Amino acid sequence: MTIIAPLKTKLDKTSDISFCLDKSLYLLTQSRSDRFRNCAVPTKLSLVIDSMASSMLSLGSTSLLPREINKDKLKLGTSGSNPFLKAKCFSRVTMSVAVKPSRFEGITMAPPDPILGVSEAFKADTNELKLNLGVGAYRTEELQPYVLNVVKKAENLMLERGDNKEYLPIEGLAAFNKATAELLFGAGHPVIKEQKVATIQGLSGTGSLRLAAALIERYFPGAKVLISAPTWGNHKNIFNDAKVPWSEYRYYDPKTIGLDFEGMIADIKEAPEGSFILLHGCAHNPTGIDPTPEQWVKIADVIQEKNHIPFFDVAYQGFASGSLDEDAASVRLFAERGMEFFVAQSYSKNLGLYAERIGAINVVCSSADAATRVKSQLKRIARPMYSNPPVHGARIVANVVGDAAMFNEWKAEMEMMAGRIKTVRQQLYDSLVSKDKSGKDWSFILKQIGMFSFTGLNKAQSDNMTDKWHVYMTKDGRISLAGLSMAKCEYLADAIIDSYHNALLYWETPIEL
Ligand code: PLA
Repeated sequence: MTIIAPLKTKLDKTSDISFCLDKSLYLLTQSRSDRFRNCAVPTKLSLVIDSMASSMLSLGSTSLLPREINKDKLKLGTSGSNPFLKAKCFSRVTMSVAVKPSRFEGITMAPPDPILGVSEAFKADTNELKLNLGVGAYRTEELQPYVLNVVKKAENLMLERGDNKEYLPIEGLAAFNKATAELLFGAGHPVIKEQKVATIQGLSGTGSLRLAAALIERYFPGAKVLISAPTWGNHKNIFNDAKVPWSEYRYYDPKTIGLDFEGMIADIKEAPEGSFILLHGCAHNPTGIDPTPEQWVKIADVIQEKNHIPFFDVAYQGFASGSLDEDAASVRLFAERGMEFFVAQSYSKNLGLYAERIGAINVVCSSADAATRVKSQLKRIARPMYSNPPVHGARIVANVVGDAAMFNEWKAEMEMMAGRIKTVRQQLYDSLVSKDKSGKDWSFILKQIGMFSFTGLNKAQSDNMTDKWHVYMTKDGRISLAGLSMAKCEYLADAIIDSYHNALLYWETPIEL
């Protein structure tokens, strides 16, 4: 008789069987926990026993005794012929359990994400001193997530209006696309008036970058993207997945904990003509080091000279300086020069819409006609990927930006958030200076801007921060100051000083994610 049944059913049946065949088959009831630990996921159990056993089974759980079983008659296959067949002999009964191999056998375990995985590890830590400085997400002084008041207002308005849930067009909400381009270039900017910008709503910054990467792969075959060393770790994943080749330009100088401007310029100059140059519009992640306005001019010069195509990632507009306009200065400089370029935008941080996945990709073209064609192709890429974007976050942004009172309220809240980060930055610096008697210069912390501080701690030191002090951070030495409170600055300073001076130094430069 052959019994092939889903695991659960089988186990129910075998409970009876095991009773009547004594301990020998009882094993089956334990199979899930003990005996299949190293097997593929056991979706099915196959128990093969001969006709005699079959008749025994039919007797139910009443009369069968172990001694009545002829073990030679229970032929259950050989483990040699089937790698998934487990055979075991228990005094009187030979039994086998065949586990169907999984089709996913070749799929190995992926490593945790170097940034989002930190939050998972943080959650699992039960120590009450723990501090999550991994992901760049704004927290209040009480270290709680923050929903902006202006967002709540816009949402109430949307509810009152009874906005529907119809599909958006592929390119997203028209009012959002208008608002987002205006926020970036400034309302009334010639590139907008002359309809030279192809804007489509994306799945926040990441999704928008991914759309642009797909466009590059399709229409600029073989073109290389140059990314800063280091950069936000996901940039590499995005271009890898889109099959766009990339290489790095020098950016961070570990000796000065500042910008390697000469190296950056030299590497951009050296790149093959027509390369894409990925630039962080403001608040460079992870270093928190931005070029000065004068340096931006030089960067634009060399990009123009080499006929490269700039590609801005603007994930922190308003979060670096507290001013939306100031943080868009780099992008506007390139627009004023009449260059063609990409800009990916995100509202995760500046409007706190992390989970709404709202952002946009803008392609500035030299003519309205080119912009129309580019937009049509971006839509063509988006349609089979996700069809059309979500509406909720787009409506929030459109409502906030489109209403003067709410817009001002947003700016005030953004200043408050950026201000709080600046205050803890200063407090952390003060605590480090007062506690560390080694004479180390911690002033780089004050020179960095935005949500993050790139501490210069290497992997061993970062591990010490987490293992000993329960401070969760990325292994490249980045800490998110947006997740720090004034009350925790002293504790963090103790952790940094201990890790800096006492953790094993491997003489390694900070690792990249
Ligand atoms: N670009 C940069 C430079 C970023 O730092 C981030 C987010 C994004 C784009 C994308 O964000 P979005 O898709 O939510 O719009 N970086 C975070 C989160 C804040 C993350 O890794 O996803 C970070 O901790 O680095």
